[in-house]
Amino acid sequence: MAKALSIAGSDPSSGAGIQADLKTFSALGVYGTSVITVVTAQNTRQITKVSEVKPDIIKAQIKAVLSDISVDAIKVGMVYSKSIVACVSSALRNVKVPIILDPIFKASTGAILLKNDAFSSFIKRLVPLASVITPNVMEAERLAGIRIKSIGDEKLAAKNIANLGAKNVIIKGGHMQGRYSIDLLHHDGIFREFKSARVSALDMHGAGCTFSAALTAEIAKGKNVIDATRKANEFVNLAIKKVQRVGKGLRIVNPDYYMKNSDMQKVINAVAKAVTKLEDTDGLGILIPESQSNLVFALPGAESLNDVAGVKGRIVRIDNDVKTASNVDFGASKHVAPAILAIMQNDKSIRSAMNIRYDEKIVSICRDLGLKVSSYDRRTEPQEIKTKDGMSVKWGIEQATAKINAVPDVVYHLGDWGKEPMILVFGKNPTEVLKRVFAILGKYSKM
Ligand code: PXL
Repeated sequence: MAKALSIAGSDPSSGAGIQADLKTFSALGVYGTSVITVVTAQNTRQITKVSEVKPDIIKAQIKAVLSDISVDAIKVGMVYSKSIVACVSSALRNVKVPIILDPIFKASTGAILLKNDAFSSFIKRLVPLASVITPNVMEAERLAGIRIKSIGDEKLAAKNIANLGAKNVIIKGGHMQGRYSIDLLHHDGIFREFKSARVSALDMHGAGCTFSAALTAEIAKGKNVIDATRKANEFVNLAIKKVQRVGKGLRIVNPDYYMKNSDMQKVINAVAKAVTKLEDTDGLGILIPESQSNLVFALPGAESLNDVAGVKGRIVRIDNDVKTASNVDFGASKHVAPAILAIMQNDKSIRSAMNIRYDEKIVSICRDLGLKVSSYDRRTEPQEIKTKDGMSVKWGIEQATAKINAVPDVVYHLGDWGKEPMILVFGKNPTEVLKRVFAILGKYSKM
């Protein structure tokens, strides 16, 4: 699991700050750690007090996390004072992990969140450490020292901010006018715009923190800054649309909504449900090969093994039944996942697969059931493919598809030295794959 650290202030109403960051990390499937820099007393109406955590305690918190947990990305939020800026900067100076810096100067309610006398050290000591800095328009104006009225001004401001030493700059468009909200990314001297229909977020709290936390989560997972920005933009839009009223003041953006409704969660749930059904099926053990089974389901448009969910530790035969050794996760299958990715190159709607034991009787059952069956011969596999990890299955599926000039429902191979023969059953989703597997089991168990 990817891991991230947020170094930020506490908001007891959980709209912004550390609390928003942790909710967002969690909604995106990233393990979140947190270091508190300031404790604010606030609710959805106002901030009443701010108390700084002592620098040596901030330093000790950062050390405690980083000396034990290898985080994949770090977000820095509210830093408030000169001494906190200095302490966070010196703690992160030699850390080789992408740092996402969210400049936080003023609350929507007007309260000061970075003291005026801390501004120049913020620029000198924190901005140069940033892989990405994520100002809104007002923050960008202050950092760049210019007024922003147009996208042209934004581009100039982004360049100015890049000149302060931040590698990538994202100016968030939420506070501009117009039908679309445009997040502007300045990356390697090139601009990219991420457009979304404008939704008024004026009476909301937490959108900024949620955006930079989502960006941090996606970078922690290994996405590049362009893909991570796209995802963070999409994530915060949904969190804004699902805004909730929890108090009497500003409404709170809702990152929790995302996980329940995201494609990722739907895919995980579908595999988990199917696996429970497999475990509940008496006699399924006779379909499980020596090297065990897996059931996978790919995200729409999946491109890599990390976009395919499967069972960690596989589906294991125990006597005549099956058990799963561990839970469902993305990237958990190394053998069945490449097969579904290969099938998806020809038909994006076929996203699920399960491998079962080879028996020529099972192949005839598949044909009797009216399934499109094809095969490939591992013994004819070119040497350069054999030696490349994960390429064999892809090659095999391509062979099997070409052989019948159609996308197959079932593909088998007879094995090779040290390779067990195998049957793969495909379908649009785990429900369809299970329907096929159960139909096979029904006939095979009577033989
Ligand atoms: O939304 C900016 C922000 C960040 N962090 C903390 C905050 C606020 C705004 O109120 O209180 C702790």
